[in-house]
Amino acid sequence: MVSRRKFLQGASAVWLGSGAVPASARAGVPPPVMMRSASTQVPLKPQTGRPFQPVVTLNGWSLPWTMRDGVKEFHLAAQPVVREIAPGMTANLWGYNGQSPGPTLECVEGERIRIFVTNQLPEATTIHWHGIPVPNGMDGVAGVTQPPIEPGETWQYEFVMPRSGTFMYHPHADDMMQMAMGMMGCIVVHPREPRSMKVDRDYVFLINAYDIEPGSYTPRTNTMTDFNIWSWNSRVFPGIEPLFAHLGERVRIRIGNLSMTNHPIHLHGHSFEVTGTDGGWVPKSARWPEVTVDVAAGQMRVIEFVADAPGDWAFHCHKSHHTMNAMGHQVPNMLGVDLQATTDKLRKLVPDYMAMGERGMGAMADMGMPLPENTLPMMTGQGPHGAIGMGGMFTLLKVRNRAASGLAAEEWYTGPAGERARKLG
Ligand SMILES: [Cu+2]
Repeated sequence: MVSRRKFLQGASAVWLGSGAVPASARAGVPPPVMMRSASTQVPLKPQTGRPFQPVVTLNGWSLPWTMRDGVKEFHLAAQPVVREIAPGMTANLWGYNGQSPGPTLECVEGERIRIFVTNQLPEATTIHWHGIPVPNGMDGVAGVTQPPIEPGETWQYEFVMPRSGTFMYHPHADDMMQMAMGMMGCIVVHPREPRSMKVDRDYVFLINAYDIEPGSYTPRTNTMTDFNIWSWNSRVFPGIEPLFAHLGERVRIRIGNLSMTNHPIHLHGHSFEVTGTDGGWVPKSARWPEVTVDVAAGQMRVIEFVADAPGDWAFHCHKSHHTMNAMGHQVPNMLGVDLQATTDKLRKLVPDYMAMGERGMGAMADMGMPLPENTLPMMTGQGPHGAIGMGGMFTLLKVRNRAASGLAAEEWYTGPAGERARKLG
């Protein structure tokens, strides 16, 4: 559930690895703000800098800044983190400021920003500002535009945000390893005029994926396609929080993909338009209605719609393997195979052996099978009508009449009796 921000600020901001005051602190660099919680944080209204309507980062947060001489200063600390993937599973990842993905950076078109990057990792890194037209020397590509940021070093990037939009940041040093470990975050540049392109709800998240063997904690970073944790902001269902809207509100969802494959993201009950990419805003005359948007690797897609139908609407990747948690992929199809004789024999050796799949896999959602340490059921979650049987890249858009209801994750929608599927026999 949405909770108050739990920052470790000021005196309690932790410098890892050393009791000494780092050189960057002596140089007047503000300490990095840390986040311990993996839940969606209430966005903070900007107190300094140009005004904007803040975004809500799904299971994430936006980084506070300090203003110095009209420049907005952020401090990112690249570091090992422990991220809760969903209740019951944590992962040893690399990220920024206590979490993976790192915090969302929010600023306004035309603002000058200065980003300090401290490397608390055991190897060199950089940060590339994906999609932002920065001066070449600020582009963060190790070996091309700068030497790598060595462990223990703090570097400074500084540029003016030339246009509004939604962007990403990630390393461009040991790219495969560092992104497979979770190093990434979002950048939202708001329009100079805060009332232009205004929406009532504004969400942002990144699509990512990990290969974490059940019973272990650290991703296998050489995996190319066969991932088993398909996540949004390094969270999987039922750990991904719902999105909320009151009936009639205009909703924007900004979806970036830093995984190794494309993801067709599908919303039930509504149609939407793609209103922006990391290349810019789509002119109104060039938009068309959709219910699924394919987000390729390295792309950002911004969708907008009016929440005009009350209900609990599924919102998920349409690759059905991506709405599952960890599972074996080498399992033969047992549909129609009589497994009784085999089960009888195996139970003499393994008393609680269960045969699976002769009538489909749906029963797995209800089974509550014993699991190894630190993993999640393949299909899970309970709704008002029983097992949901999902995992991975799945959550709900909860649309409610403002007068009838507050917005709470645990509150399920009940529509009129005449509008529900019913059993005939
Ligand atoms: Cu997918």
